[in-house]
Formats: sequence, C-alpha cells, structure tokens
Amino acid sequence: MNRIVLLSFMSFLLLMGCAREVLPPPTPSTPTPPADITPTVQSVIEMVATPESAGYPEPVESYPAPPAVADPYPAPDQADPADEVAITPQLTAEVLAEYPHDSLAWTQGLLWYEGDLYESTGEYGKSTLRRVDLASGTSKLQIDLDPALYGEGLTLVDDRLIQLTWKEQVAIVYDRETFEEVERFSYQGEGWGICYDGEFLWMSNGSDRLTKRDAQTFEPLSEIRVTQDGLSISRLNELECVNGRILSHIWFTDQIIEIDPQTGNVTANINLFDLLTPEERAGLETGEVLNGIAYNPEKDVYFVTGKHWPKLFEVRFVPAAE
Ligand SMILES: [Ca+2]
Repeated sequence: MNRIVLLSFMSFLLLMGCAREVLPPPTPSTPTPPADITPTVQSVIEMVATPESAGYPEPVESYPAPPAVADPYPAPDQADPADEVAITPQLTAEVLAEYPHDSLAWTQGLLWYEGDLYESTGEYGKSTLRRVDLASGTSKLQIDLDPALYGEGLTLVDDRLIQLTWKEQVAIVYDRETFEEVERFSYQGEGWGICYDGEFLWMSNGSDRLTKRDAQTFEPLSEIRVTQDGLSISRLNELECVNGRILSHIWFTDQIIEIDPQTGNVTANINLFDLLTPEERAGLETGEVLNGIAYNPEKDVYFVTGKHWPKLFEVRFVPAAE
C-alpha cells in the first residue's frame, strides 16, 4: 500500500470515526459499547496493520501520518470563528549527532543523567539495566534481571533508579551509582513507560491513560486520559517528563506526542519516521520501532533510539516542513 493510498484510507477511517460522534446518543436499551472502541489514531493504525502475531501487530509497509484534523469540522462558511480548532503543531527531528547503539538491546526506557545514558532493556531472559557510554554505545555498568522479569520503563528520582516490568507488576528500585537493588514496589496492571516530573511519577500501561504516582511510595494518585481533538490516543509507551510536559512514544510507530498533564491534551506531534535510512529499516524485524526518549537539560537536546536499532540520535525537535 503506497503512502497516498494509506493516507486516503486513514482519512476515510477518521471521517467515519468522527461522523459517529455526531449521531444521537444510544437509547437506554442500547448496550453501551466499551470505552476502548472509541475511534482513535491508533485504532486506525490497528485497522491498517495486519492481525497480531505473538502479542504484537505485524509491521505496516509505511508508517501512518499524523491525524488529519480539518475534515470533521464545518465548512468555512458555516464555522463560528470561536469554534475554530487549533491545529496541533507538527514537529520533526533535526539530527545533531549519531552514536552507536547496541543492536542487541531491546530498548524500553532511556534517560540521561550527568553525561551518561541509562537504559532499560526488555525480553524474558535478556532484560538488563545499563549505564551506557554515549560515544561508544557500550555499557559502563550492566546488570541482568531475573529471567522471569521483562524490563520496561526507567526513571530517576534523586539517586534512585526505578525500573518497571511489563506484566510482573513489580517496579525495582536501584541505587543509581552502584545498581544495587534497594526496594521494590508492586502495582496493578502492566508497566510500560515511566518518567519523573520533579514532583510526581507518571506511568503508562499501553492504554490511553497515564497514572500519576507518589514519587516516594509509588501509590497511584490520579489518572489522565490522553486525547487529541477529542479522540483517545492509546498505546502510550516510553515517557519523558520535560519542562512541565510529558513526551510519550506511541507503541508500534516512530511517533512521539507531547502531552499537557493538566488536561491530557496532545500539544504536539513529533514524527521521527526518517531517522533510519531505508537500508537500516530493512534490516529490522517486526516491532523494532522507535523506543527510548531521553532529555539532556544542559544542552536542551534529546536522545532517541529504538529496539535493536544500530544507532542512537541526538536531536532537536523543530517544526516540520509544510
Ligand atoms: Ca525516558
């Protein structure tokens, strides 16, 4: 499916999805549909993608474009200017540098602290926590997780690293310097991404919800639903808290969204479809998509990589070309 056909198909699906929202509400005798069938950008992705394999969808031939927002709204001669919908900014990456990345690392979480990268990797029997030298991509310090644990998101609170696990419902707390385990927290449901905003933890579980947690006790405090133009955005994955916003990778894409944690609204789409060359992309398997976002506040730059990607990119996010 070429990109134009794909875009047309997605626009049709989005139109169909949005059109449903203007229908009258169901009568009381009509069963209420489950909340998660609300048409979303990701549900479009799922419809485009072929059925799941081993828990993950099969790859799509080209990655979906950001959602179109203009079509569902009234024509200009009918629109009330007060109802105009702000177009979500579209950003892309300006690549500042490329570094080697361990192509055996199933990257799940990434953060930057005082000159080093800290990376959590997944897969049963292969999950690790590592402190990575930026220039060489090699581990300065690395520990293996219990083979029964599948590593997921990673964040830093003061001098303690917190690493999530996928389905094991345990977060492991380590001393940042030594990687010595100091504590474990338990939680309900799956663990995907996590970040610390300086006051609270934010955690994803693959749905359209982010859970705010106490940074010391890990207790859940509240939840936000992430939406763009009223549509749920699900498959929220790796997170990075940056200057009062939350960046979230969208699982199975090379796209990041920026979220206002006060409202759950998406405030920017960051499209990173072109980081890898076609040849590098062709060398990757199903699900080996972007994963890993780290922010370096000293230089106001980001590091991004992906699962089994051969490279890690130092980037700045800039407006996409029209
Ligand atoms: Ca991160």
